[in-house]
Amino acid sequence: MKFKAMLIASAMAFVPASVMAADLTIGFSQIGSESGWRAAETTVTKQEAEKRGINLKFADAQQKQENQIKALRSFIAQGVDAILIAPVVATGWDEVLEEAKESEIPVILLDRTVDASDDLYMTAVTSDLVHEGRVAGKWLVDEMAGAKCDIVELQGTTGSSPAIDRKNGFEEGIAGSDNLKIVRSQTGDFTRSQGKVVMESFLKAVGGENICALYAHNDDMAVGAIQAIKEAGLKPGEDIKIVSIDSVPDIHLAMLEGEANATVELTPNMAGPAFDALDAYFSNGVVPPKWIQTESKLYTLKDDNKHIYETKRYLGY
Ligand code: GZL
Repeated sequence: MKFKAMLIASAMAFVPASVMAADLTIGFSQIGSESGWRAAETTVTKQEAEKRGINLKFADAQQKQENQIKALRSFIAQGVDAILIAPVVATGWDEVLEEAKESEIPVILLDRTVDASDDLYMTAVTSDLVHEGRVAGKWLVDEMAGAKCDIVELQGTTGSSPAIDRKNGFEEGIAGSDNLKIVRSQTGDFTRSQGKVVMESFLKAVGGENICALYAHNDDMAVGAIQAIKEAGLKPGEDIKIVSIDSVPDIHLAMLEGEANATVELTPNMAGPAFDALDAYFSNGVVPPKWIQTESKLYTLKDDNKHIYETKRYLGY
Protein backbone atom coordinates (compact mmCIF):
# COMPACT_ATOMS: atom_id res chain seq x y z
CA MET A 1 0.00 0.00 0.00
CA LYS A 2 2.88 2.36 0.81
CA PHE A 3 4.06 2.10 -2.77
CA LYS A 4 0.56 3.13 -3.82
CA ALA A 5 0.83 6.25 -1.66
CA MET A 6 4.13 7.10 -3.42
CA LEU A 7 2.53 6.44 -6.79
CA ILE A 8 -0.37 8.67 -5.84
CA ALA A 9 2.04 11.36 -4.66
CA SER A 10 4.02 11.23 -7.90
CA ALA A 11 0.99 10.96 -10.18
CA MET A 12 -1.21 13.31 -8.18
CA ALA A 13 -1.29 15.86 -10.98
CA PHE A 14 -3.01 13.39 -13.32
CA VAL A 15 -5.58 11.55 -11.13
CA PRO A 16 -8.80 13.37 -10.01
CA ALA A 17 -8.84 13.84 -6.24
CA SER A 18 -12.16 12.00 -5.96
CA VAL A 19 -10.47 8.85 -7.24
CA MET A 20 -7.65 9.18 -4.71
CA ALA A 21 -9.70 8.23 -1.64
CA ALA A 22 -11.05 5.20 -3.49
CA ASP A 23 -7.52 3.77 -3.67
CA LEU A 24 -6.85 4.01 0.05
CA THR A 25 -6.62 1.17 2.56
CA ILE A 26 -7.03 2.54 6.09
CA GLY A 27 -6.77 0.68 9.39
CA PHE A 28 -9.13 1.77 12.19
CA SER A 29 -8.37 0.76 15.78
CA GLN A 30 -11.64 1.31 17.67
CA ILE A 31 -11.82 1.16 21.48
CA GLY A 32 -14.84 -1.14 21.62
CA SER A 33 -18.59 -0.61 22.08
CA GLU A 34 -18.77 0.65 25.68
CA SER A 35 -21.43 3.26 24.91
CA GLY A 36 -24.18 4.16 22.50
CA TRP A 37 -22.00 7.00 21.25
CA ARG A 38 -19.08 4.63 20.55
CA ALA A 39 -21.33 2.27 18.60
CA ALA A 40 -22.58 5.23 16.55
CA GLU A 41 -19.01 6.35 15.86
CA THR A 42 -18.21 2.89 14.49
CA THR A 43 -21.32 2.85 12.29
CA VAL A 44 -20.68 6.34 10.94
CA THR A 45 -16.98 5.61 10.30
CA LYS A 46 -17.90 2.56 8.18
CA GLN A 47 -20.54 4.62 6.32
CA GLU A 48 -18.06 7.44 5.64
CA ALA A 49 -15.47 4.95 4.35
CA GLU A 50 -18.07 3.28 2.14
CA LYS A 51 -19.12 6.68 0.71
CA ARG A 52 -15.51 7.34 -0.32
CA GLY A 53 -14.72 3.86 -1.59
CA ILE A 54 -12.09 3.46 1.12
CA ASN A 55 -11.03 -0.09 2.04
CA LEU A 56 -11.44 0.06 5.85
CA LYS A 57 -9.74 -2.56 8.05
CA PHE A 58 -11.63 -2.46 11.39
CA ALA A 59 -10.24 -3.74 14.72
CA ASP A 60 -12.32 -3.71 17.96
CA ALA A 61 -10.03 -3.62 21.04
CA GLN A 62 -12.67 -4.51 23.67
CA GLN A 63 -11.45 -1.50 25.72
CA LYS A 64 -7.89 -2.94 25.99
CA GLN A 65 -4.86 -0.81 25.09
CA GLU A 66 -2.75 -3.89 24.34
CA ASN A 67 -5.27 -4.90 21.68
CA GLN A 68 -5.04 -1.46 20.09
CA ILE A 69 -1.23 -1.64 20.02
CA LYS A 70 -1.44 -5.13 18.44
CA ALA A 71 -3.90 -3.79 15.83
CA LEU A 72 -1.61 -0.86 14.97
CA ARG A 73 1.35 -3.24 14.51
CA SER A 74 -0.76 -5.42 12.27
CA PHE A 75 -1.85 -2.44 10.16
CA ILE A 76 1.82 -1.37 9.86
CA ALA A 77 2.84 -4.90 8.81
CA GLN A 78 0.09 -4.88 6.17
CA GLY A 79 1.41 -1.56 4.86
CA VAL A 80 -1.90 0.33 5.08
CA ASP A 81 -1.96 3.85 3.66
CA ALA A 82 -3.09 5.42 6.95
CA ILE A 83 -4.30 4.56 10.47
CA LEU A 84 -7.21 5.95 12.51
CA ILE A 85 -7.21 5.29 16.25
CA ALA A 86 -9.54 6.24 19.11
CA PRO A 87 -6.99 5.81 21.95
CA VAL A 88 -8.61 4.20 25.02
CA VAL A 89 -6.20 5.97 27.40
CA ALA A 90 -3.86 8.94 26.95
CA THR A 91 -0.48 7.34 27.80
CA GLY A 92 1.65 4.43 26.50
CA TRP A 93 1.55 5.15 22.74
CA ASP A 94 5.03 6.55 21.94
CA GLU A 95 6.66 3.28 20.85
CA VAL A 96 3.96 2.10 18.44
CA LEU A 97 3.42 5.61 17.05
CA GLU A 98 7.19 5.80 16.41
CA GLU A 99 6.90 2.50 14.48
CA ALA A 100 4.09 3.96 12.34
CA LYS A 101 6.18 7.08 11.72
CA GLU A 102 9.20 5.01 10.69
CA SER A 103 6.94 3.18 8.23
CA GLU A 104 5.74 6.58 6.94
CA ILE A 105 2.12 5.71 7.72
CA PRO A 106 0.12 8.77 8.85
CA VAL A 107 -1.91 8.30 12.07
CA ILE A 108 -5.03 10.30 12.89
CA LEU A 109 -6.49 10.34 16.45
CA LEU A 110 -10.28 10.20 16.72
CA ASP A 111 -12.31 11.60 19.67
CA ARG A 112 -9.54 11.23 22.24
CA THR A 113 -5.97 12.52 22.48
CA VAL A 114 -2.65 11.06 23.62
CA ASP A 115 0.18 12.31 25.85
CA ALA A 116 2.77 12.03 23.08
CA SER A 117 4.69 14.45 20.90
CA ASP A 118 2.40 15.76 18.17
CA ASP A 119 4.92 14.82 15.48
CA LEU A 120 3.82 11.23 16.14
CA TYR A 121 0.37 11.80 14.61
CA MET A 122 -0.94 13.78 11.63
CA THR A 123 -3.92 15.37 13.40
CA ALA A 124 -6.52 14.77 16.13
CA VAL A 125 -10.23 15.04 15.29
CA THR A 126 -11.88 15.75 18.67
CA SER A 127 -14.25 18.06 20.45
CA ASP A 128 -12.92 20.50 23.06
CA LEU A 129 -13.34 18.09 25.97
CA VAL A 130 -12.55 20.71 28.63
CA HIS A 131 -15.14 23.04 27.11
CA GLU A 132 -17.77 20.29 27.28
CA GLY A 133 -17.19 19.93 31.02
CA ARG A 134 -17.22 23.70 31.49
CA VAL A 135 -20.57 24.00 29.65
CA ALA A 136 -22.04 21.28 31.88
CA GLY A 137 -20.75 23.05 35.01
CA LYS A 138 -22.04 26.45 33.95
CA TRP A 139 -25.46 24.93 33.16
CA LEU A 140 -25.68 23.63 36.74
CA VAL A 141 -24.55 26.99 38.16
CA ASP A 142 -27.39 28.70 36.27
CA GLU A 143 -29.90 25.95 37.12
CA MET A 144 -29.20 26.16 40.87
CA ALA A 145 -29.19 30.01 40.91
CA GLY A 146 -27.23 30.18 44.16
CA ALA A 147 -29.02 27.32 45.99
CA LYS A 148 -26.86 24.75 47.83
CA CYS A 149 -26.15 21.68 45.70
CA ASP A 150 -24.05 18.64 46.58
CA ILE A 151 -22.98 16.91 43.37
CA VAL A 152 -21.91 13.35 42.61
CA GLU A 153 -19.75 12.73 39.52
CA LEU A 154 -19.51 9.65 37.31
CA GLN A 155 -16.14 9.85 35.57
CA GLY A 156 -15.28 8.24 32.24
CA THR A 157 -12.58 5.60 31.75
CA THR A 158 -9.68 6.26 34.13
CA GLY A 159 -6.71 7.77 32.30
CA SER A 160 -8.67 8.63 29.16
CA SER A 161 -8.44 12.20 27.85
CA PRO A 162 -12.24 12.76 28.08
CA ALA A 163 -12.29 11.68 31.74
CA ILE A 164 -9.37 13.97 32.58
CA ASP A 165 -10.55 16.96 30.56
CA ARG A 166 -14.28 16.76 31.31
CA LYS A 167 -13.52 16.61 35.05
CA ASN A 168 -11.22 19.64 34.83
CA GLY A 169 -13.70 21.53 32.65
CA PHE A 170 -16.62 20.93 35.01
CA GLU A 171 -14.56 22.09 38.00
CA GLU A 172 -13.69 25.25 36.05
CA GLY A 173 -17.39 25.73 35.24
CA ILE A 174 -18.47 25.62 38.90
CA ALA A 175 -15.42 27.46 40.30
CA GLY A 176 -16.48 30.51 42.29
CA SER A 177 -19.93 29.06 43.04
CA ASP A 178 -19.46 28.06 46.69
CA ASN A 179 -23.03 26.71 46.81
CA LEU A 180 -21.97 23.86 44.47
CA LYS A 181 -19.75 21.06 45.79
CA ILE A 182 -18.65 17.70 44.35
CA VAL A 183 -19.04 15.30 47.28
CA ARG A 184 -18.31 11.98 45.48
CA SER A 185 -16.49 11.25 42.22
CA GLN A 186 -15.75 7.81 40.76
CA THR A 187 -15.33 6.17 37.37
CA GLY A 188 -18.24 4.38 35.75
CA ASP A 189 -16.03 3.54 32.74
CA PHE A 190 -18.47 5.18 30.29
CA THR A 191 -20.91 2.22 30.53
CA ARG A 192 -24.59 2.06 31.57
CA SER A 193 -24.05 -0.93 33.82
CA GLN A 194 -21.20 0.67 35.76
CA GLY A 195 -23.05 3.99 35.87
CA LYS A 196 -25.90 2.20 37.66
CA VAL A 197 -23.64 0.30 40.09
CA VAL A 198 -21.60 3.36 41.07
CA MET A 199 -24.73 5.54 41.43
CA GLU A 200 -26.17 2.89 43.78
CA SER A 201 -23.02 3.20 45.90
CA PHE A 202 -23.30 7.01 45.92
CA LEU A 203 -26.95 6.81 47.04
CA LYS A 204 -25.97 4.46 49.86
CA ALA A 205 -22.91 6.45 50.95
CA VAL A 206 -24.36 9.97 50.78
CA GLY A 207 -28.10 9.33 51.11
CA GLY A 208 -30.29 10.07 48.11
CA GLU A 209 -31.97 12.95 49.93
CA ASN A 210 -28.55 14.63 50.25
CA ILE A 211 -27.65 14.43 46.55
CA CYS A 212 -28.80 17.44 44.54
CA ALA A 213 -27.20 16.68 41.14
CA LEU A 214 -25.33 14.12 39.06
CA TYR A 215 -22.67 15.10 36.52
CA ALA A 216 -21.88 12.13 34.26
CA HIS A 217 -19.04 12.26 31.72
CA ASN A 218 -21.32 10.51 29.21
CA ASP A 219 -25.03 9.90 28.71
CA ASP A 220 -24.75 6.12 29.01
CA MET A 221 -23.57 6.33 32.61
CA ALA A 222 -26.36 8.88 33.26
CA VAL A 223 -28.96 6.46 31.84
CA GLY A 224 -27.66 3.72 34.13
CA ALA A 225 -27.73 6.11 37.09
CA ILE A 226 -31.34 7.10 36.30
CA GLN A 227 -32.30 3.43 36.82
CA ALA A 228 -30.56 3.39 40.20
CA ILE A 229 -32.21 6.66 41.28
CA LYS A 230 -35.67 5.34 40.37
CA GLU A 231 -35.03 2.04 42.19
CA ALA A 232 -34.12 4.13 45.26
CA GLY A 233 -37.60 5.67 45.10
CA LEU A 234 -36.38 9.09 43.96
CA LYS A 235 -37.31 11.15 40.88
CA PRO A 236 -34.35 11.61 38.48
CA GLY A 237 -34.46 15.05 36.88
CA GLU A 238 -36.34 16.47 39.88
CA ASP A 239 -34.96 15.15 43.19
CA ILE A 240 -31.56 14.76 41.50
CA LYS A 241 -30.74 17.02 38.53
CA ILE A 242 -28.78 15.24 35.77
CA VAL A 243 -26.32 16.74 33.29
CA SER A 244 -24.14 14.63 30.98
CA ILE A 245 -22.36 14.63 27.62
CA ASP A 246 -22.81 12.98 24.17
CA SER A 247 -26.46 13.76 23.29
CA VAL A 248 -27.31 10.14 22.40
CA PRO A 249 -30.98 9.43 21.58
CA ASP A 250 -31.78 7.79 24.94
CA ILE A 251 -30.78 10.85 26.97
CA HIS A 252 -33.26 12.89 24.92
CA LEU A 253 -35.90 10.24 25.64
CA ALA A 254 -35.09 10.63 29.36
CA MET A 255 -35.33 14.42 29.01
CA LEU A 256 -38.73 13.97 27.34
CA GLU A 257 -39.83 12.07 30.46
CA GLY A 258 -38.34 14.78 32.70
CA GLU A 259 -35.80 12.24 34.02
CA ALA A 260 -32.67 14.11 32.83
CA ASN A 261 -32.04 17.82 32.45
CA ALA A 262 -29.19 18.64 30.05
CA THR A 263 -26.64 17.11 27.70
CA VAL A 264 -23.72 18.45 25.63
CA GLU A 265 -23.63 17.09 22.09
CA LEU A 266 -20.63 15.19 20.70
CA THR A 267 -20.76 14.28 17.03
CA PRO A 268 -20.11 10.59 16.23
CA ASN A 269 -18.77 11.67 12.83
CA MET A 270 -15.09 12.12 13.60
CA ALA A 271 -14.04 9.95 10.63
CA GLY A 272 -15.50 12.22 7.91
CA PRO A 273 -13.09 15.09 8.66
CA ALA A 274 -10.27 12.55 9.08
CA PHE A 275 -10.88 10.95 5.67
CA ASP A 276 -11.15 14.41 4.07
CA ALA A 277 -7.79 15.41 5.60
CA LEU A 278 -6.18 12.21 4.28
CA ASP A 279 -7.70 12.76 0.83
CA ALA A 280 -6.30 16.31 0.67
CA TYR A 281 -2.92 15.01 1.87
CA PHE A 282 -2.62 12.16 -0.62
CA SER A 283 -4.19 14.11 -3.49
CA ASN A 284 -2.54 17.51 -3.07
CA GLY A 285 0.05 17.14 -0.30
CA VAL A 286 -2.01 19.32 2.07
CA VAL A 287 -0.90 18.78 5.70
CA PRO A 288 -3.83 19.36 8.11
CA PRO A 289 -3.62 21.36 11.38
CA LYS A 290 -2.74 19.29 14.45
CA TRP A 291 -6.32 19.64 15.78
CA ILE A 292 -9.56 19.46 13.81
CA GLN A 293 -12.16 20.54 16.39
CA THR A 294 -15.75 19.31 16.28
CA GLU A 295 -18.68 21.31 17.68
CA SER A 296 -20.24 21.00 21.15
CA LYS A 297 -23.88 22.09 21.67
CA LEU A 298 -25.89 22.22 24.92
CA TYR A 299 -29.40 20.73 24.87
CA THR A 300 -31.85 21.28 27.75
CA LEU A 301 -35.55 20.72 28.52
CA LYS A 302 -36.24 23.90 26.54
CA ASP A 303 -35.27 22.07 23.30
CA ASP A 304 -37.58 19.88 21.19
CA ASN A 305 -36.28 16.61 22.64
CA LYS A 306 -38.94 14.55 20.86
CA HIS A 307 -37.74 15.79 17.46
CA ILE A 308 -34.08 15.40 18.44
CA TYR A 309 -34.71 11.82 19.64
CA GLU A 310 -36.63 10.92 16.49
CA THR A 311 -33.90 12.36 14.25
CA LYS A 312 -30.90 10.93 16.11
CA ARG A 313 -32.22 7.39 16.52
CA TYR A 314 -31.65 6.78 12.82
CA LEU A 315 -28.05 8.05 12.86
CA GLY A 316 -26.36 4.76 13.71
CA TYR A 317 -26.84 4.75 17.52
C1 GZL B 1 -15.39 11.35 24.06
C2 GZL B 1 -15.46 9.86 23.78
C3 GZL B 1 -16.24 9.18 24.86
C4 GZL B 1 -17.76 9.39 24.79
C5 GZL B 1 -18.24 8.14 25.44
O1 GZL B 1 -14.70 12.02 23.04
O2 GZL B 1 -14.16 9.33 23.71
O3 GZL B 1 -16.04 7.76 24.77
O4 GZL B 1 -18.21 10.55 25.45
C6 GZL B 1 -17.33 7.11 24.79
O5 GZL B 1 -19.60 7.85 25.26
O6 GZL B 1 -17.31 5.93 25.51
